[in-house]
Order: sequence, then C-alpha cells, then structure tokens
Amino acid sequence: MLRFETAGESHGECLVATVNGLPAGVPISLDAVNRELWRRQQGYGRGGRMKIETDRAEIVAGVRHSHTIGAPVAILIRNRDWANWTETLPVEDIAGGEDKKKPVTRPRPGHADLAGAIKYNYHDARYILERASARETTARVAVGAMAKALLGAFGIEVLSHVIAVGSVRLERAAGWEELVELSRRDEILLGCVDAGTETRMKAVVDEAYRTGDTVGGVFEVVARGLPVGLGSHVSWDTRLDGRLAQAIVSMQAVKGVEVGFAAEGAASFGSKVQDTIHYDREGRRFTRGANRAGGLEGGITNGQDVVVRGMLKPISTLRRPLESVDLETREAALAAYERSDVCVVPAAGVIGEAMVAIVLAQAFLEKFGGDSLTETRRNYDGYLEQVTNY
Ligand code: EPS
Repeated sequence: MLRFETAGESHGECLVATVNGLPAGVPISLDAVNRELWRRQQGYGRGGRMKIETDRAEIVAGVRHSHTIGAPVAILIRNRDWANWTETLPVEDIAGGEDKKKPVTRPRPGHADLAGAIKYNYHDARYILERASARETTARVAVGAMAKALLGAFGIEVLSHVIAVGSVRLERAAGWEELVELSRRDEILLGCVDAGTETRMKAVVDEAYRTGDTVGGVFEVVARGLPVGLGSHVSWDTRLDGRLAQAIVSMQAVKGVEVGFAAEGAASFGSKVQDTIHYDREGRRFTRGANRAGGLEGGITNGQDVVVRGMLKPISTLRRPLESVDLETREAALAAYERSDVCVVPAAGVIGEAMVAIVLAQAFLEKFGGDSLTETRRNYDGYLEQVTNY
C-alpha cells in the first residue's frame, strides 16, 4: 500500500514527508522534484513569503543512485523563513520565551484559527495556523513528484490548468498539448491556457490587491494514459472518484470538487450527459462519444482522461480584515493580518496534480502490486494483454 505522511509547521525548521510502499527501481530525479516545487511557488497573486522561500527537496532515505530502493522515502524541505522565527517557535522553552511569542488572538474567519484553538485548548491560534497553513502542501507536491515518477514509468501523465479566477472563466476546452506547453513554461502568470482569459483573470487579482481582498477560483487536473480498471464499484471506499474527491477537498482552501462535468450534468438531461459507447472493429477497442464523466464510471477508470476540478474559496487572510472576536478579551476585534497571498489558484493546480497523482499511484499499485518496478511491469503487461484480448 502506498502511504505518505507530512510533518512541519509554516514557520518551523522544515517540512518533512515520508512515503512508504513505492516499489524498488522507480527512477527519481531531484531536478524533477524541485521543478514541481518551483511550479507550486509561482503565480500572480502570491504574497511576500514566496520571495523568501526557494523550495528545494533533500531526499534523505529510500532513494540511491537515482532510484527508489523499496524502503521508505524521506524528504526534507527547509523553511528559509525559519531564521526569522527561531525565538518565536523554539523546540525547547527559552528564557523570556513568553515575550517572544507572536500570539494570534483574533481568529480569521475561514481559517482553522478559531475551531482549532477551541479544539486544542489554546487562547492563541499560533500553533493552529502554523500547521493548518498551505505551506504544508510543499511536502505533498514533493510526494506527488514521486507518484508522478511511478506513473510516468507506465506512460501516465498528470497535468493541470486554471479554468477560473473569481468570476472570470475559461470558456473553451483546453487541448492536452496546451497543458503540456503550460507545464513547461518558465514564467507562470495565472496558469490559464488562453492568453486573453488570463489577462482578464489578472485584472481580477489586481482588483483584489487594490481593495485589500482575496480571490479564489477553479483548477482542473487531467490524467492521461490510464488503463481501464483502476478503482472499483464494489465498495464505497474503493470507488476511485470518491477517493480523488477526498484528496482534492483535503487541500487548504478547497471547498468543492467536480469529477468530469458534474455541475453542467446536474443541470442537463441524461440523454445529453452520458458518454455514448461505440466500437472500433479495426482497432478492436471501445470508443466513447465524449468524456463528460471525467474518465470514471462506477468509480472505475474507463480508459479516458481522468478530469477532476477543485474549487477554491478566496483565502482567508485579508489585508482589510473581517469582523472577529479577541480570544482573550471576547471583545469585537478585526481579524489578524501580517502578510498574505491574494490569489493561489495556479499553485493549487500544481498541488491538485500531486494529490491526483498520489491517489492514482495508490490505485495503480493496489491493482498491479510488486516489490520491484520489474514485477509491477510484468503484472501490468499481463493485465493489458487481457484487456487487449477482451
Ligand atoms: C499561509 C500564509 C502565508 C502563505 C502560506 C500559506 O504564509 P506567511 O504567513 O508566512 O506569509 O505564504 O503559503 C506558503 C508559505 C506556501 O509555501 O505556500 C497560510 O496561512 O495558509
């Protein structure tokens, strides 16, 4: 079973991730991992923190000579900002430590601050926001890069793009080649394939900057090259659409998920929504009239592209803060503000790719198993032969 965990606080020493269950022999490139980390840091609308951080993964276990060795992989990503927080968040209490804390007593509506502080019994939300922060997604993206390496060995690719920022929406479908081009860019504005739409998206972010506000949006993740048959209809928790949904909604600021054209389908008729089935006798394979199901039927991959969208609320730290209450005095007070991002939708797309890649890699290894990539490949090839001769 492929499992991962992360640890680390936003302004602590570092983020760490451990990944268990990758077979031996998966090719791992540090450059590829760091490229993903770089992509996550980009986008118009990031705040001052991204000027401090240049995320780099250090792999300290489980990878030797550029390949996994079947042992748990451990990844470490240092927080450069830690240098400014050593006295605020020391591991061991220090003399005068109380005065060096940076308490957050005015919880931000929409953040984990209030519910977390009550639950963990603090009258200062500092430790809550430290762990709730989307900084943690750096570790997820590093793990996602490993999942992508496994999937890539079988010709499966996972890409993303931004389809909405605020009320500005991409009004056309994006081609696969456009997503490939986007993933290779060395300058990322809002991660939209359409230049005209991206310009209008930028204007929305500018407006949010101007007014001390924040803005959300929608990203779309597309996975190509999947075989028919990952996930299963047999149980609620083996249905792959449900597992993907959990992975996407677990992302900070994501409040909604869509598999295929769910929202459009809900407003339409069955005759217009289902993807008709056809058969290509020459190629000896089934074909489909469209891919509105997003590559999943009955919780099983059907061989079409898997398409999953995540909907982000505008992030909850506002330069023009909202009404809140001080945790100590219980008096009305404006929510805390230090610095913040204004728009993180392009970064969320990259994180979404990582989460989708992780879930697909899990389903892939559940089906094909193997302690070494050679064994996984033998199992995979055997299954493909069965499907081809179906
Ligand atoms: C975040 C607040 C900001 C973001 C941070 C997520 O950090 P800071 O409080 O240090 O300015 O920049 O995101 C990251 C650090 C990151 O790497 O994505 C929050 O409260 O969630």
